[in-house]
Amino acid sequence: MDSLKSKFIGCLIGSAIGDALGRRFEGHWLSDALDQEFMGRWTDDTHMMIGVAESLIEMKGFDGEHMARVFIRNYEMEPWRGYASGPPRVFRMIKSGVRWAEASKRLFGGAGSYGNGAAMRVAPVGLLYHHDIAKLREVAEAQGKITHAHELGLEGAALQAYAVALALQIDRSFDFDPHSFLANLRNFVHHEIYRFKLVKVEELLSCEDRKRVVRELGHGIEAFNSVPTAIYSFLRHSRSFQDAVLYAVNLGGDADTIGAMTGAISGAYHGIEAIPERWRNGLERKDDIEKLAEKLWEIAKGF
Ligand code: R7I
Ligand code: MG
Ligand code: MG
Repeated sequence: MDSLKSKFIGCLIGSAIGDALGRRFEGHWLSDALDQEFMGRWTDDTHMMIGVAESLIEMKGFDGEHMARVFIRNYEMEPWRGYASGPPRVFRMIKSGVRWAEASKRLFGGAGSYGNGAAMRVAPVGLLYHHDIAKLREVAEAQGKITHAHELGLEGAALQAYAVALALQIDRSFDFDPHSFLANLRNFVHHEIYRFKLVKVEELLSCEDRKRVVRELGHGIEAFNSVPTAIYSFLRHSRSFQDAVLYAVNLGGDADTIGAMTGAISGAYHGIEAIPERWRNGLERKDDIEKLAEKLWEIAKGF
């Protein structure tokens, strides 16, 4: 298979697998569970990632009104996927007539959400705009604004999208350099908290103490306490998709989401062939997710 196509598919399938694996560890502290009982059911993270991909494909790019409608349609079909409180509130506001870019500004006392919901679903943006950083940031933040108005929620989404794009573009036949990967990310971010966390990521690269990793990077539902942790999990185990994703979900906390984001980056780096078959075969709606990745690849080729 074409290597870029394999990486597109690896990214979206990898994200869904990370979500499905992490679902069972959500809210745990550190664990050591293995993957024997892989049950391929995923949560809101993948459900919304599918929505992002569906809308980008149908509109051949970003359309906020359309994407908001796709999110609402998907949510109403399967509201039991484990959505947090913010997105459903936004969906109700939009349905009652509030404009798609306005509703999210009303959450959390008018500050908007800094939850990781805008970042957990952003992988398709990283794929589609991997060749154009300015456009990648613009669309990563624009899709985030549907539900997340807080600038830290939006920067988390942009950072995750850029990590996917970088991983996608690395040629695996050369030695991988985590330091230059991190230097790119540090130059990309605007907010001090992300810059600080990315410095920590580098310091912790050879750290064996998972408690310290959780203490310093976080494993929470806030974007700044989970996106850097996912980047770290990928870098810590950059040679193996399986090791990276298992490491991520075993950190506990917001494990489905950190698993999903790690899986997206690692899958974009390694490609679909590197993802264990027993995980791929057990994944809910695997064929649909693969088709979305293929369509994104077709569109990206034409840009
Ligand atoms: O960000 P969001 O979609 O949640 C994603 C998470 C992932 O773990 C999924 O797997 C799923 O379980 O949910 O949803 P939001 O409701 O926007 O944000 C999530 C949570 O972050 C909120 O419920 C708050 O606890 C917290 N949060 C805030 N708390 C205080 N002040 C987000 N923004 C704020 C804030 O401004
Ligand atoms: Mg979830
Ligand atoms: Mg989660």
